[in-house]
Amino acid sequence: MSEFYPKLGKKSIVAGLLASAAFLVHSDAVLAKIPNDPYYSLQESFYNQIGAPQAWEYTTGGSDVVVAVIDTGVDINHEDLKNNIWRNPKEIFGNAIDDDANGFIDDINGWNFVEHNNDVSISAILESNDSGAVNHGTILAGLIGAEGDNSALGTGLNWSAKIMPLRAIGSNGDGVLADVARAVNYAVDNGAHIISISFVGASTYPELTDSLFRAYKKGVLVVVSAGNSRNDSSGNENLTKVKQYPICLDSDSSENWILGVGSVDHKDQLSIFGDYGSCIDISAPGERIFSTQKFAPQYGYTKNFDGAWSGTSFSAPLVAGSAALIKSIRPDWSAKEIMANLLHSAEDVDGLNPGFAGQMGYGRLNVGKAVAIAFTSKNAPPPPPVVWTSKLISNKKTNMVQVATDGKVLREFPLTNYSPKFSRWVMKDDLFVYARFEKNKIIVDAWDLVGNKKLSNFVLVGLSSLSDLKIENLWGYDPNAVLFVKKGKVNQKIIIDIASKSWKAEE
Ligand SMILES: [Ca+2]
Ligand SMILES: [Ca+2]
Ligand SMILES: [Ca+2]
Ligand SMILES: [Ca+2]
Repeated sequence: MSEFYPKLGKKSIVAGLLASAAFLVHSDAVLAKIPNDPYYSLQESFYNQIGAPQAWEYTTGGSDVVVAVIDTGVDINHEDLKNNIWRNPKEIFGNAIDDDANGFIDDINGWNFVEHNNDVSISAILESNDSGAVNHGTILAGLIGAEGDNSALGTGLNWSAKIMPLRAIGSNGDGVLADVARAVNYAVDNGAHIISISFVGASTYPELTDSLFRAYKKGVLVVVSAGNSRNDSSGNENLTKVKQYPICLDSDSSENWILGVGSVDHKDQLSIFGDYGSCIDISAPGERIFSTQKFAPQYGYTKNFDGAWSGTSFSAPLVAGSAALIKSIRPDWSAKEIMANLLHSAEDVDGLNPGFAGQMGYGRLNVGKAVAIAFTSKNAPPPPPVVWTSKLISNKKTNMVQVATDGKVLREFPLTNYSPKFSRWVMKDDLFVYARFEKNKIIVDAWDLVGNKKLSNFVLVGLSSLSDLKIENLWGYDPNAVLFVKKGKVNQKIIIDIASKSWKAEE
């Protein structure tokens, strides 16, 4: 290793990463046949909850999809993982030469950024190590891509994915953000399609922000877990109020470029330990999780498959593994499309979570639906171009916009308190948005083109005039209304996220 790794100050230490390790509970095994892996029955409950068997009807994945697991390392010799570990095709093992000139010598399966070597498997286990941390990366890897239907142990979501283990967290559960940033860059530069990250910390680090945003820009989906602070005294559980990283790195961005994952129980209710708030994009099961574990009997690690594990740590790989199934159907989809697919197919669980409506992202992961949509979209002919026309219809009492296609009137949208000077409307894709300036406030209504009301008298207070209105895909992936308004003398761009009924100002 010729690269220099700076020692960073305490500020950049990711503290308390693996809170999940504290929740280990044991459960009795029950045998099952579908898929034929003997311990699938222990996983059936959470896989059923997210519709995995329905997804597997379409695809059980493929080895073209590479998922980087940035964590404590992965047991690459594990019975149920060894066939699904990424292999650097251009690197020759053991010749002490960096054959592919990627800056890493003999990196045949990934890299260990903690000890600066090519051992991604945690070969040296000390007595002082945290057993939860030692197991952690192997558990995550197993949920993403343990070999399925091989009559051994359990299965991952993508039965034949390629796992790229990158060790950036030490065996005590702490890591240095600079190492994480380097691991992200390694993943992107060496062909990963998806990156799974299951840790949080209070501080951020510019290098990490840059590396993660670069991943997204290159089409690599970054899946990140929320923390487990709801049942502790840290006060960190509401991510809208207390930002945690890296999950909240995109919270001030106009683009949603990190897929933030929270945890639900088997009833789709927010886990008692699960963080919530605006940084969560989607929720996935994070309780009673069974998966592959580090197998090293000489060090006392005698169970190569076990549980039940709980923690948001395990919700994120279920989303990353789902993304790996989607990617195998739609290799042409980049991070943005995969994310949109996962979010749009999520099950709304607001009704089951009084007090947390809108705080758990778009809802609970439904990979069955996501994969069905990805599959259908691939085989469907491109939709014919639709030309919409809109016309203002006014009489003394009412104003409305009539929407037509091919001369056929489809729908009429009422324009409450319309005034030519202070009202604007716009239509795009499947959305009609109407905004008006009235009594010192701007009021917005929105409908989909079927006529369902998406926003009703949504008020943007304190904005002095309305200058323009557009719909753009800017924030999140549902159509967003973009209003150009004046606050005092300053022009502002207001982005309304229709799905979450929230808004924010830009410039
Ligand atoms: Ca190399
Ligand atoms: Ca070599
Ligand atoms: Ca298996
Ligand atoms: Ca996000």
